[in-house]
Amino acid sequence: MAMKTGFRALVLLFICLSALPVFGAATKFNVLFIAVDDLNVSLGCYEHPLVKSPNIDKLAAQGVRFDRAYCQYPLCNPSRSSLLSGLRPDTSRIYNNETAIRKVFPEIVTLPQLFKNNGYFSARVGKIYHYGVPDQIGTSGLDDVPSWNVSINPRGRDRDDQADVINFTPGRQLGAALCWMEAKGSDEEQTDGKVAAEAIRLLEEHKDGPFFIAAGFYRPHVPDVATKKYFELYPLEKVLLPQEPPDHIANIPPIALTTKPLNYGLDELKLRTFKRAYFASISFVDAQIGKVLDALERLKLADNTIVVLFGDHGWSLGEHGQWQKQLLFEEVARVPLIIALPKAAVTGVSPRPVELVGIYPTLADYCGLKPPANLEGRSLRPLLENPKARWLVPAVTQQLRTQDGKAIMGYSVRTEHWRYTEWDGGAAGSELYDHMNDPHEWQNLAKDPRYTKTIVDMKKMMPRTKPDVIPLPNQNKKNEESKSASPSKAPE
Ligand SMILES: [Ca+2]
Repeated sequence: MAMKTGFRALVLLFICLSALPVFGAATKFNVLFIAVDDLNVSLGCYEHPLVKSPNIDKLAAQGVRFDRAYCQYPLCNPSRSSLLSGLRPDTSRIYNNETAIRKVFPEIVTLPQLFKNNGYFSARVGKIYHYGVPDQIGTSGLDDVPSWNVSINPRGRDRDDQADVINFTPGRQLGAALCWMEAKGSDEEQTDGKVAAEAIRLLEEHKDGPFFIAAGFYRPHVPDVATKKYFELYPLEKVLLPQEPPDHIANIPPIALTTKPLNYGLDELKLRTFKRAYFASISFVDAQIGKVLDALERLKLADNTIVVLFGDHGWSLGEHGQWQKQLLFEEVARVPLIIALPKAAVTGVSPRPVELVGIYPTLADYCGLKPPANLEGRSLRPLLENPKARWLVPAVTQQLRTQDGKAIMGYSVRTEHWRYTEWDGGAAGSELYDHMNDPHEWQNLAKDPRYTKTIVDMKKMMPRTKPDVIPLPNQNKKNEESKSASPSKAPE
């Protein structure tokens, strides 16, 4: 009898074991990973009063929208290298657009590679790792080959018609200029139209999964390009510049600012015309993203696919007279981040400060994959289950500057209430902003004795381990800068 029971148990065990991979495969979530280059929170779902982004808004309603999400470094390659490796910029020491993460860590297992190593079909369309935009559109850029089974580099008409781009800052190269173009041809002919089409084709081909399909959209990175109908959404008279107290800039440490002279010295009409193009470009990319999200539903994949959408860093549109990125103000450190779980039981808005470096552990967690032990971000799972769950960790963003030939790092710590920024440990300046009372960061309270205790508390949240030696920007960048006509040229 005992032997019979033992045999039955063995058979049962065998059945269970043989069923496991099938069961496992059937319940593996797919991932649709949507990166949008240089997208700040000028979106309907982030309560922007003007910008039309119905498709991203719809996704936000289906998942959790992180209202206080921050990049780790407000520049393409450092930000993307961080979130795709799960490591902070100070660990990889990637602070520029020239160094590939695998050059620093040859044995690294990146986020898409983890999926690939676990039997997923892993594919990239467009800009996921760094690409120089617009010149490297259509190339592999700074891609990481081991991350993917398939990589696709669309090139659209916007790239071919580049000579028609209007540059309001002619001393600056197109990737770092206030420049724009009303595109000729259809949406489908533009690079992002092709990104959408290729992503949809991959979804159709691999709908049986499991897949990790990454769609990297190029807009609203400059040049801001969109077809006519998206410009028509924004009558110029409605696109205004920030109305700020005139003297507030005097209280900002000069090292915090990069746009010099303020607003590049451009007249208001040009600035508003450019800003309109940035908005048009957002609505254009939103429409392309919508096609991919519609395909996900049409192919009945929405019920077993996690959708992540993020901007790699924010973008300043005239706040403090500043434009572009590489700044530690709220508009640039803050990014849109939406995660929609399949059949999400919980939807809503999370007010907690979170970091893009948390995407890697979150996706590994939900897909049951064991990530490398050294990931530095925190899984967002508690907030996807309860967007208002207790969450005491702040978000940290950093930015390297050079001043008088010396490398200076700025670190900015964001809690729900405060932003505290130190340049060179405070020696080159510090900033404290009270976001409950000053959401535009107009009053730097760092020197106000009433906030001494707040600063002591914020200092405790600064990164504990920092590199002993911070490298100066590398030789490549120096060479590029020496070619530039503008002393204030920033890398794209
Ligand atoms: Ca970017």
